Amino acid sequence: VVKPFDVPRVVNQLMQLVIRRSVAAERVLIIEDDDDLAQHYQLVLQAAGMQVARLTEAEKIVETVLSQRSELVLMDLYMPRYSGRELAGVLRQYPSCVGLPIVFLSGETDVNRQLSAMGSGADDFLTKPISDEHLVAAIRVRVERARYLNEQIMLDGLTGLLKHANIKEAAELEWHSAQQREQAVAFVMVDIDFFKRVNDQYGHAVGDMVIASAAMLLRQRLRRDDRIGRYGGEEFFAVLIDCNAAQAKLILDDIRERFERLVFQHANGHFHCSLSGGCVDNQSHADANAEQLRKLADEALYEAKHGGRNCIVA
Ligand code: GH3
Ligand code: MG
Ligand code: MG
Ligand code: MG
Ligand code: MG
Repeated sequence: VVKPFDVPRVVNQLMQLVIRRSVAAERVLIIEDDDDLAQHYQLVLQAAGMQVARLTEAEKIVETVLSQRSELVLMDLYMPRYSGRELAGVLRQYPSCVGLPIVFLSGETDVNRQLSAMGSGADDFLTKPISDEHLVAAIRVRVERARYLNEQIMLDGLTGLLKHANIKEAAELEWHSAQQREQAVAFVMVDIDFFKRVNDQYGHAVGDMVIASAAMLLRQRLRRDDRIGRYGGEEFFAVLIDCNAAQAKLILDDIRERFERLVFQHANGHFHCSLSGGCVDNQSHADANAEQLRKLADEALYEAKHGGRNCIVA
């Protein structure tokens, strides 16, 4: 016997996700041309429990921030090939990096030059030499605030998934990264079946609960590195890393079956819902770019709808 859908438990699970995320190690990206200094900062921050990466190729700054899921960039100002100002300017052009704290750490003590560097979009200017305690505290407080603000900016309030613009951008970047590594990436579109009826028969609030539960199943069943967004009202767009369309279909069929088994309560009883999905991958569509691949996934979704719904087409 399947128990009716339990809203307090769902809320509690979502809170647990939020709490777990807020105590996770801060992920810091160090950009510093002096190897000894970089290593010193790395050790100090690691000793404070942070997860530290170092940028090795300036040209790949955006990809590195994305793949490392950096939460703060600690950057030198004067470097031989690109200045810190230039790199900060590049990062600030990407919507998903708008809320990324950029902190300069430099020997520059001239206040006017410090302020001019801040004009490139940095959040703070620390000067070398700096005490370990000062460095750790400055980073920790900025990451904590950025986590909260980024959630408000990037995540949809009902589902906790990426908003439309953010999943599109994430898909674009993940697609580029997969192409470069010659790795498979699957694009998946999911839509709840006959959802208008749910709203019409049981009301908007119950409809919202159905959307939130589909989102939670996607979250629970997909992997941590996969990207999931609420593309539209009751429509989701997911990017499955290192996964082809056939593998994506297996996972989505499992999600589809779990969703079908959920029991939703309304004032006078209970009801069931179903969802449909379409999966494609970059390898069987070598000529398609990210947006074309998403459209192909949408076409597969419509095939699933016309094929009778409650199914996944790959
Ligand atoms: P199909 O199986 O073909 O997808 O049928 P459908 O009824 O699901 O069709 P459609 O996708 O056109 O309907 C989506 C409905 O979702 C229309 C809109 O009123 C409703 N909707 C959009 N956003 C929200 C929301 O945030 N909450 C609720 N409760 N309903 C929403
Ligand atoms: Mg330097
Ligand atoms: Mg529709
Ligand atoms: Mg629908
Ligand atoms: Mg729809």
